[in-house]
Amino acid sequence: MSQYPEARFIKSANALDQFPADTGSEVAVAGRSNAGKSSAINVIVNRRQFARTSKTPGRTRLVNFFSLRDSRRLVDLPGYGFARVAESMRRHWGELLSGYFQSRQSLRGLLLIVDIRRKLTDYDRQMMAFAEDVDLPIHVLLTKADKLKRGQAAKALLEVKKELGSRATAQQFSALKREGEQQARQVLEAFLESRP
Ligand SMILES: Nc1nc2c(ncn2[C@@H]2O[C@H](COP(=O)(O)OP(=O)(O)OP(=O)(O)O)[C@@H](O)[C@H]2O)c(=O)[nH]1
Ligand SMILES: [Mg+2]
Repeated sequence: MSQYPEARFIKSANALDQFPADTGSEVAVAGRSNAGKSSAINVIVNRRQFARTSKTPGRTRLVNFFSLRDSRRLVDLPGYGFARVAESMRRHWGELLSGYFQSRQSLRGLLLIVDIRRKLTDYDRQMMAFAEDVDLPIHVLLTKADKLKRGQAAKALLEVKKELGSRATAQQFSALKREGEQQARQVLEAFLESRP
């Protein structure tokens, strides 16, 4: 059964003035294009095809708001590959995302979705900087762990943890094998119920 029986899509936004009311609390999910954000959200919410998954990299180009329950939200942020898009588009997204982090009073934490085979990229470092600027806690899901052998996955987690230091916590995750689901949900809930 879903832990979030009332979960529903609220809206997609392409500008700050399209965001839903800034009340209650929400957690942002960020990650490079194709990292596995939508798949991770589906597993955490325990609904197939809840946040759309695509095989086309970068299809999610809007800020997508989901309600988990009364005044508790998840926000799927656009995960562009920095190099791929036009400069004007990159600037638009950069301003939208930094504006989101700077202005959003209900934002309580960042779940950063990282492909365990790629480890941290400049996109991830940029997202962490946005979160740190406003003192938000960060948790990294090293996803697609099923793509690596156990030992390689453990090594990748250690390397990432070493780079992160005390800036963020991290865990292995697999949407395919539903690995790390409970831990991810616990962190999400802790963020959602934390005081501003
Ligand atoms: N093997 C494996 N594949 C995964 C996992 N998570 C996601 N994928 C695959 O990776 C691809 C991208 O997944 P999405 O969840 O759409 O990624 P996204 O970050 O939402 O992508 P965009 O919204 O397009 O930026 C899809 O083909 C997924 O099936 C995982 O844990 N294991
Ligand atoms: Mg997506």
